Amino acid sequence: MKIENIELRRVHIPLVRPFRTSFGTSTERAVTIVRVTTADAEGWAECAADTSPLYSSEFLDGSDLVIRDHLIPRLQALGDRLTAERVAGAVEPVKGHAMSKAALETAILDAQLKEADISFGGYLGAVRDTVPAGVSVGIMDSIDELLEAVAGYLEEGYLRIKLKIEPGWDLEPVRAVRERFGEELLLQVDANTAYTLADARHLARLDPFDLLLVEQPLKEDDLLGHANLAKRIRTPICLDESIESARDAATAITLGACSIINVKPARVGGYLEARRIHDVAAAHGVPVWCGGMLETGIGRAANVALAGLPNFVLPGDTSASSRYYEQDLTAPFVLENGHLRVPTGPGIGVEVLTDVLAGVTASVTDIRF
Ligand code: OSB
Ligand code: MG
Repeated sequence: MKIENIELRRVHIPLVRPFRTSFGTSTERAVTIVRVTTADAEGWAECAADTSPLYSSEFLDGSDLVIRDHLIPRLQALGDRLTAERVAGAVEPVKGHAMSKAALETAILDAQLKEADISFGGYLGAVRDTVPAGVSVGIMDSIDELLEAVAGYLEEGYLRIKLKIEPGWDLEPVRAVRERFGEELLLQVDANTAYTLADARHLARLDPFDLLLVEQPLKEDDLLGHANLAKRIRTPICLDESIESARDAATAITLGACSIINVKPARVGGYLEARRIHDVAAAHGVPVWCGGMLETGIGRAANVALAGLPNFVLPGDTSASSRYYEQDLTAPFVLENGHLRVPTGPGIGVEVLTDVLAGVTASVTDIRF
C-alpha cells in the first residue's frame, strides 16, 4: 500500500457534561485525528491519549511528537511493503506509546479496508449486527445528582451502568443506585487504580450489591495484588489499565488477577492486538467487553465493530454519541433498544463530517509520506 500523506489534526470538542474519574475531570475531549491518504482511499482514526498523562503515561502533545518523529519514519522505511498488518512490527522497537501506535495502525487499516471494500467488522470477525450499550457514569457532587443521571441513561435505554468510584465515593453511590433501580440492573464499578490491597476489606463491602465486576481497583502493575484481592472479595475483578497486550492478558488470567477483561484497542496498540486479547481470553473462558476513551464517532465506529466479536459477551462502554457530544464528527451513533448498530460500509463504515471537523480544529500538521 502506498501512502501519500498523513495529516495530524488537533481538535477540541466540548463534552455534554463534565466527566470525573478517580484521576481527574474532563470538560472537553482534546484529540488528535489522523487522516491517511492513499491514491484510492482515505483512512481515519483518532488518538485516545488525553492532554495529561493521568490514565496512562501517554499524553496528546507527546503522542503527536512520537507519531511524527519516531513512528512514521519507521513506516516510511517499509516502502511499498507497508500494510496495516506490518505496522505493529515496524514500530515495535519504540517502547510503549500504545495509543499513538493504535491511531496510526487504525488509520492505515481503515484506508486499506476501504481500498479492498471490506468493513472493520468483516475484517475483525464480528458476528453481530448490533452490540449492547452500557454507559460509564462519572463521579458526581451528590447522590441525588447521580441518581438523576442514571435515571436519564436508563430511560434512554442503556443496558448496563458503570459507576466511577474512588475512596469516599464507592459504597454509598452503589447502594443508592442498587436501592433505587433494583437488583435486575446490570451494575459495575471502575476505580481506575484508586485503591490498594490494604482496602481489601473495604472493597469486600461491595459484595452484597451483586456487581457484574469491579474494574481496575489497584495499580496497573500490581497483578499479584489483584490476584490476592480476588481471593478476598466476591465481586469479579476486571482489568483495564493493567492489560496492554495479549501476553499481559495471558499472564493476568493465569495468575488469577482477573476473570474479565476490558478491551480497549487504544490501550493495547490497536485492533489487531485487541483481537488477540479477545482470542486469548476466549481460549481461557474469560469474557471480555469493549471499553472506551470518550471516542468521537471515528473511534467509536471501529470499537463497535470490535464489540461484535463472539467473546464480547458483556455490554461495553460503547455509548451513543449524545452521551458525549452535542455534535459528533460523524453522523451520530444512536441507541436502538439499547444497542448500537455495527457499521457495514467499507473500513470504519462512517463518513467524517469534514465541515464539523474544520470547525473544531486547533492545528493541522501535514506529513508528506
Ligand atoms: O477507565 O474506562 C476507563 C474514559 C476515559 C479514560 C478511562 C476510562 C473512561 C471511561 C469512559 O470509563 C468510557 C467511554 O465511555 O468511552
Ligand atoms: Mg476503566
